[in-house]
Amino acid sequence: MRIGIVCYPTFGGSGVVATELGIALAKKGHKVHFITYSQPTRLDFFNENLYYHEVDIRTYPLFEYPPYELALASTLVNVIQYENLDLLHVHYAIPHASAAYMAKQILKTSDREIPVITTLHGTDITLVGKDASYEPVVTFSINASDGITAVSRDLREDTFKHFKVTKDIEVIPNFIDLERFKKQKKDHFKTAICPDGEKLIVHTSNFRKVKRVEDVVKIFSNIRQHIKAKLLLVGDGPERSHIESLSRDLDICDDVRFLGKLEAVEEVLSVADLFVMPSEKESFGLAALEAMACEVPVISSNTGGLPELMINGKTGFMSDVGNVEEMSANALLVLSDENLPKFKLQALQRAKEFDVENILPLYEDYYNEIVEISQRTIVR
Ligand code: GMT
Repeated sequence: MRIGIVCYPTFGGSGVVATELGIALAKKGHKVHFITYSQPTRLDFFNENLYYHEVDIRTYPLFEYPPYELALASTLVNVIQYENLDLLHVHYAIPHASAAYMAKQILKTSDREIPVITTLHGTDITLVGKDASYEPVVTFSINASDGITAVSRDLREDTFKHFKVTKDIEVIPNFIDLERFKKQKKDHFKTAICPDGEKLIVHTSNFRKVKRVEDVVKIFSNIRQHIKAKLLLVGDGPERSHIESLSRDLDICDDVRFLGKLEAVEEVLSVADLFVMPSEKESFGLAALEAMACEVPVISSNTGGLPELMINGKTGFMSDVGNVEEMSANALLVLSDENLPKFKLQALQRAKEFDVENILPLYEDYYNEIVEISQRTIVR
C-alpha cells in the first residue's frame, strides 16, 4: 500500500508513534510518505520505502500567523496525486484532520478519492481540542474522516464525551520496538551518575503543566530522605525553570540532573531503577511503556489510559493524581533490594504485549478495511 503520514515531527509522543509506525510499515514493504514541516526526529536513516515531503510555509508581511494548515493541505494534494497514494493517515487532530479534509475536497473536484484516517493521541481531545476555540472544527474534521483511531479505550470514551462523534472509533494502543528499547549494558554510565550505588530515578517529558513534573521532584525529595538516590530529568519545556527553582528550594540540586532533549533515551532508561509519571492526563503513556521495555518499573497516576498499560502492584503502582505521599511510599517499596528485581521483570513482561509485531497488524487490518469501504462507496 502507498500510505501518506502526517504528524508533528518533534519529540512529542504522537510524532514518535507516527514515525515508528511509518518505519515499521516500510520494513514490511509498504511505501510510506511522511508529510511534515521538518524531518521527523527518528527518521534519520535511509530506507528505500520511506519518503519525506517537507511542507513549504511561505510567509508574507501581512501574515501575523503563517497559514500552516493551507500549506499542508496544498502539499497533501500534490503528494496524493503525484505519488498516487492509497491512504492518508493523520496523527493528532489539530490541524491535521482539517487539512486532510480540505485536501480531500480539492481532490474530489478532479474525481480523485483518498480515504483519510485520523488517529487521536490525547491532548488534541482532552485539552486543546475541546476548547471552544477549536471544538467545532475538531468535531467536524473527526466526523469527516473515513476512519478514526484512539490510542486507548479511555481516550475513545473521552472523545465521545466531549465531541458529537457520529462514527465508531477503533482503539489501537501505542506500541514499542523491543529491538531498540531493551536494557543495554551501560555500567560505566551508571557508575558515573551513581558512584555510591544510589538508586536512579528517571522522568522524561515535554515539561508541560499536564505532566506535573513538580510532583516528580517532590516524590524524589521524599525518596531521598530514606535512601541514596539520583534523579535524571530528560526533555525540556515551559516548566523547566520552575522545576529548577523548586529543586533549589528543596535543597536537592546536587542529586538532580537535567539532560535536555535526548534522542537515545533508551540509554538512560537502561541504567534506571524507577520511572515516574504523575501526569494530570495521559491518554496512553508511551514514555512509561518505553521505560518498562528497558526493565524499569513505573510509579504513575491512575489517569486516562495508564490503567490500560500498567498492572497495579506488578509493573509498579498507580495512585490518584497529586497523591505525592502515596507515590513516594510506593516508590520506596519498589526500590527496596528484595522487590526491585521482581518489578523489573514484570515491567518487561507487560511491555512485551505491546511489541510492534503485535500492534502493527491491527493498523494494517484497519487500513485494509477503510480502503475497501472507500472503494465500495466509489463504485456505487
Ligand atoms: O503530551 C504529550 O506527551 C505529547 C502527546 C502528543 O500528542 O504528542 O502525547 C500523547 O500521545 C502519546 C502517543 O499516543 C501518548 O502516549 C501520550 O499519553 C499522550 N499524552 C497525553 O495524553 C498527555
